[in-house]
Amino acid sequence: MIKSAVTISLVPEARGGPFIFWDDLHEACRKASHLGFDGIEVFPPDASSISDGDLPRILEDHDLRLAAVGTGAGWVKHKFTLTDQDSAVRQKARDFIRSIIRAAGSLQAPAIIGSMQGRWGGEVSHDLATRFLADALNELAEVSRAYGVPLLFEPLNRYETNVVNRIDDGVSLVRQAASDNVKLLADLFHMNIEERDFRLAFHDGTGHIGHVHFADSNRRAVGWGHIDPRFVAYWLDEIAYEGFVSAEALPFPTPDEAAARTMQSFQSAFRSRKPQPFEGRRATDA
Ligand SMILES: [Mn+2]
Repeated sequence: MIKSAVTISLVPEARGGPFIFWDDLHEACRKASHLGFDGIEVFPPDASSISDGDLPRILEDHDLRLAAVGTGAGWVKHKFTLTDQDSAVRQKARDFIRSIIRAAGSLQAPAIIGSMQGRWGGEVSHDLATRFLADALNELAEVSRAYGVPLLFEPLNRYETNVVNRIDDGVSLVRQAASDNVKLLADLFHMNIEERDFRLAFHDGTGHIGHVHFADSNRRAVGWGHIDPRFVAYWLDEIAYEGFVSAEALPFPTPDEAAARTMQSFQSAFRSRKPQPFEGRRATDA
């Protein structure tokens, strides 16, 4: 069964970013649990804020799972990426991600590579950037495997990267990486910008999608843009997706209201009888 999660950022430099809860892990977990979320997704400044703190106890106290952990602080705080033209920077990016994989893996959660994919340009061609990425994914996915979790890779929209923008590009990258332990993260906000058709994109990702970012067309909580979550539930059901849908949305107008709206949308789409919006319509009709 598809599970719900909500994001918590612990990175002050990410202020203004699409995270529902901020700063206080304990208070965020209390609220997430109260609203009925199954898990949380954490955006930490470093691995030690996952591994050294009270997180395991807080999760247990509130009966929450750790859905995933972001690695984007490596970019936001240190400007590391896996496609930098400087091999020393690429190595630091791998080291940063590896440390998060280990901390998250100890709590049975996968790590996410999103903004750490960087951008190609200058001395680095698109092909070379893709090779850098595939090579890094291949190595890091094996670190993840030791914890029994996949490594999650997220296509981003064109304003955030020029390397992997769409689900089908992501599938190609996963194939190039040759590890069977890399899964894709399908983010509805990015997909709304880049994909020709949601349903076709999900079909392209069949068997490869390991996590979903649940946000509306304008990056607000689902229900406050023009994506209909009942369709999303239907499409994910079609490809037998069974992971988390995790609210990576702006804390607008307030974190509490964004969290509550997300849960209301999740319940109506994923916990009610499913509509049949495309009865008789084939994916190829789009
Ligand atoms: Mn995302």
